[in-house]
Amino acid sequence: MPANLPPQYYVLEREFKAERDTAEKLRLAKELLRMMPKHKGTDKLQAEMKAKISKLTKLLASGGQKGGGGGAARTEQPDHVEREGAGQVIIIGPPNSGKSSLLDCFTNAHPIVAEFPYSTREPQPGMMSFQSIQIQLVDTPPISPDLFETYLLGIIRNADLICLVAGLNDDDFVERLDFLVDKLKQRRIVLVGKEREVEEGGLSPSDVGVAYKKTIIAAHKIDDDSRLPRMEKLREIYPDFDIIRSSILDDESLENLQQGIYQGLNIIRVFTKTVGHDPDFKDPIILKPGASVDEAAFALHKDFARKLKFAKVWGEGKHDGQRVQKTFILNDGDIIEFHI
Ligand SMILES: Nc1nc2c(ncn2[C@@H]2O[C@H](COP(=O)(O)OP(=O)(O)OP(=O)(O)O)[C@@H](O)[C@H]2O)c(=O)[nH]1
Ligand SMILES: [Mg+2]
Repeated sequence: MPANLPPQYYVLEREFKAERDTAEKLRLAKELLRMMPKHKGTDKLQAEMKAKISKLTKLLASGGQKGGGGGAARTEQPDHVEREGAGQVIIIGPPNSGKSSLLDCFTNAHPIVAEFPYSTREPQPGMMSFQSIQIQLVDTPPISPDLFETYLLGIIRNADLICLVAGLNDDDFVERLDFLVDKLKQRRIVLVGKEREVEEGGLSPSDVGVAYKKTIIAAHKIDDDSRLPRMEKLREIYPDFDIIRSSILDDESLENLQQGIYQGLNIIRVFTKTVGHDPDFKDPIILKPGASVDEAAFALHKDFARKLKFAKVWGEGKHDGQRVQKTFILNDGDIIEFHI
């Protein structure tokens, strides 16, 4: 029986064969297995791919020697950063653009900040407090023609939001950003300004395996207005992106960037209260816009959602303590009292 593999399979297979990074090779192998039609004609192919996956998994666990025999052994592949808080934001950018400085300003982490480029060698997370929530920021090594840590691909794919830091003090900032954006595109990660909605009928074949990652751009190191023309240039080149002016010397700009990150995450906060008590403003439920009372209850516990009879809601555009049903749509900042 013929295997009848989709054309996209062969494209991906070529990339799989050429890939030298163990973690990325493993991811591609899993993707290939997923793409394989499951019938008698692909039984042998499936078994072979499963064997490759198993081999690559073992290789990765044992230190992830780079494939092809040419690369140096890596003792650890930091290709995953444990998610914490209301959202995970990966800070990426060209060398020396100010990524670590932003992590340093926004969190209690103490990254290496240096005048010279390539000072960050591995991903470093930190938690940023913003309006009653904690957002996880992850600083990363730079991406440039001289350095591209392929494990970043997994980290970027996994992110809720990308914050791309453009150092506008650098005369070559356009070329450096273009390089980074193209490099990721070659590896099937497309940075986008707006969350991409899948059109009716699902993904097109060329979309298979492509990650569209919502991104905001920090137009960084704008310490004074003299660099504003560079920011305008950035706007011309990346018209669909939210571009936020920032400088570590300007607190207001840093607050704007925090706000931009929060908005970029596209989440809402819903505060809970119990009958007869004040609302808990410390630990809101984090939901996607358009979420219902039922989904808020489910986020607390699935049994809770099952037992829920109705809720009372306080917030903009509502009567205080308005009684609502499970399907009621919540807004950012609403207070909810569940009745079971
Ligand atoms: N003038 C100015 N300098 C800044 C600003 N932000 C960072 N810097 C300086 O830029 C240099 C590089 O900052 P880092 O935060 O280490 O840059 P990075 O992007 O993490 O660099 P790599 O990890 O090497 O890629 C340091 O000397 C910082 O003090 C800013 O807003 N204005
Ligand atoms: Mg750094």
